[in-house]
Amino acid sequence: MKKKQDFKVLLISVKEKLTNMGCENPPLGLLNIAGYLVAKDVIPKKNIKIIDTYYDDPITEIRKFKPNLVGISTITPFYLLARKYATIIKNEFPEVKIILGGSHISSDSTVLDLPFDLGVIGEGEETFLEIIEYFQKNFVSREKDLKAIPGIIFRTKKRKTVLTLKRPLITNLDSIPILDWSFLPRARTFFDQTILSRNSYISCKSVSLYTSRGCPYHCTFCAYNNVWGMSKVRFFSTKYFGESIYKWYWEEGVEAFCILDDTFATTKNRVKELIEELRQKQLLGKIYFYKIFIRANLVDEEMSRLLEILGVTSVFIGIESGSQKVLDFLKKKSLRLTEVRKCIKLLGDRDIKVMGSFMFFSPGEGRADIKKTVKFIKWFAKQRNAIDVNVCITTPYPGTEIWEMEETKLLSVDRERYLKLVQIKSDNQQEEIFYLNRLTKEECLKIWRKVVKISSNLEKKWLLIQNKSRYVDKVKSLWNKVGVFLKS
Ligand code: B12
Ligand code: SF4
Repeated sequence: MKKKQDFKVLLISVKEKLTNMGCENPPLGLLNIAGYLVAKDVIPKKNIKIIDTYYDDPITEIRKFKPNLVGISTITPFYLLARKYATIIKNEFPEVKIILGGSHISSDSTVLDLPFDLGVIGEGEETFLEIIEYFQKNFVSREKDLKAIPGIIFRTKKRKTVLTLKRPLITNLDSIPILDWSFLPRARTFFDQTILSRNSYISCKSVSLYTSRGCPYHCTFCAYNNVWGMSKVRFFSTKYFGESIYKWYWEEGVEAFCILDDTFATTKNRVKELIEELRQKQLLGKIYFYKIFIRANLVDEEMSRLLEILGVTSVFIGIESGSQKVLDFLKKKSLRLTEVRKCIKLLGDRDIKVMGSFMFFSPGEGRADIKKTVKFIKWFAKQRNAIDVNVCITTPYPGTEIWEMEETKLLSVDRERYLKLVQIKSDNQQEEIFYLNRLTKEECLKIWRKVVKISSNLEKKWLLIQNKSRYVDKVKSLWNKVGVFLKS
C-alpha cells in the first residue's frame, strides 16, 4: 500500500512522429484527467507527469520518474505502437499497473490485450480517479472490487474479459478544471500560428481548447460517440469559456484559439452567448478562432455573421463526397451539397476561410461517384476562401455503423490484421490502406494521387500568397523606417 503523497502516475499520449496529422498537438484528454485528479485532491501535482511519444521516449521517462501506475492514451491507428510500449514497460517493470484509455479502447471494448491491466471506456476523469484511489489503497486488485467500478474492462484470473457497467457521463463539465498547461513543457502548448485575415497574414501565439463534448449527428464512419456516448451535446458554461480565454490572453498573450469540439456552433444561441461573454470580458475583436469544426448545413446568413463577430478566421468542414448518394450514406442524409456550396459562399463573403475534408473509397462508391467528388474538389479549390483540401480514405473503426457492414466483416474477423492495416506509421501511409469499394487497388491509387496533387497545389497557392504578404510587410516596415530616418 502506498501513501497518497508517494503514489506516482505517468500519463503517456501515444502517437507516431508524423508531421502532417496534428500529432504535435497537446493531449487535451490527459490534461483534463491530470487537472481533475489534482483538483479533487487525489494526488499531488508533483506526482503526475504527462509525456508524449511525439517528443519523448517513454522508457527513459519511466526509468527517471519511477511511477506506480502508467496511463496510456491512444487512438486506433496508433494502438499497435501503444501495445508495443506497454509490453516493454510490463517486462521491465512488472509491478507497475498499466491502464489504457482513449478512443481506441472506448471503441474496441471487447478485448483487453495482455500488457494492459485495465482499460477505461469513454470519459476518463471520474473512472480514473476511482482507479487511482483503489490502487493507492490496494497493491493487488480483487475481481469483486473491480466489478464495482463502472466504465472499465479487466481480465479475471482465468483470463476472462469483464466489462463493468456503463459510467454515467459527467453532467457538469465545469467540474473539470480549466486546462493547466504547466503539466507540459511550454514549447508544446503555445504555438506560433499564422492567421489569414483579409488575405494578409498575422502571426500570433495560439492554443487549443474545446467548449463542448459530443455532437448531435450520427455519421456512419464516426467513432466519437464511443467516447462521449450517444447523448446530447454537453457544453462547458460560457463563463468557463470566457475565463479560459481571459486567462490565456492576459497571462500568456495568446490571441489565436483552435477549438477542437466535435462540432462547434450547433446552435445560434450558443454562439450569441459566447459572443456576449467575450464582449463582457472586453475580448471581442482582440482574438481569433481558427480551424474550428463546423457543419455546413448549420451555416446561413445569420450564422456566418455570428461567426465573423466571434472572430472566426477559418473553419474545417466535412464535405466528404461530391456524390449526394455517397454523402447521404456517410452523413445519414443530414447534409446536402447545395448547403455546402451555399455555406462556402456565405463564409467567403465574410472572408472566413474554409478547409474542406473529403473521403474516398467508401462502401458502395462507384467510379461515377468518385468522378463527382473529384469535380467537386476542383470547384472547391477554385473558391477564393478555400485554403485546404484534406483527403482521406474511408477507414472503418469499431463501434461505427460502417464497421457493422458486409464489406468490413472480414476485417473484424482477423483483429491483428485489421490493426496492422489501419496503423498509420508514416506520412504517406494512407496509400497502403485497403479500399472498401469495388475498384481495383491500382485504380484507387491513381485517383488518390490525383486528388493529393490538387490538395498540394492549393497549399502551394497559399504559401505563395503568404510569402508575398510577408515580403510586402517587410518592404512596408523598411519604408517606414526610412521615413522616420528622413524626418529626424
Ligand atoms: C480534435 C480531433 C482531431 C484533431 C486533433 C488531434 C489531437 N491529437 O489533438 C486532428 C484534426 C488533428 C485529428 C486528427 C486525427 N484524428 Co481525430 N479527433 C479529434 C476529436 C474531434 C476530438 C479529440 C479531442 O481532443 N477530444 C477531447 C479529449 C478530452 O478527449 P479524449 O482525448 O478522447 O480523452 C478523454 C477520453 O477518451 C478518456 N481518455 C483518453 N485517454 C485516456 C487515457 C487514460 C489512461 C484514461 C484513464 C482515460 C483516457 O478520458 C479523456 C477525458 O474524458 C475526436 C473525436 C472525439 N470526440 O473523440 C477525433 C478522433 C479521436 N480522431 C480520430 C482519427 C481517426 C484521427 C486521424 C487518424 C484521422 C486521419 N486519418 O487523419 C488523425 C490522427 C492524428 C492524431 N494526431 O491523433 C478518431 C479515432 C477513432 C478511433 N477509433 O480511435 C476520432 C474518435 C474521430 C472519428 N473519426 O471517429 N483529430
Ligand atoms: S458531424 Fe462530425 S463529429 Fe458529428 S457525427 Fe458527423 S463526423 Fe462525427
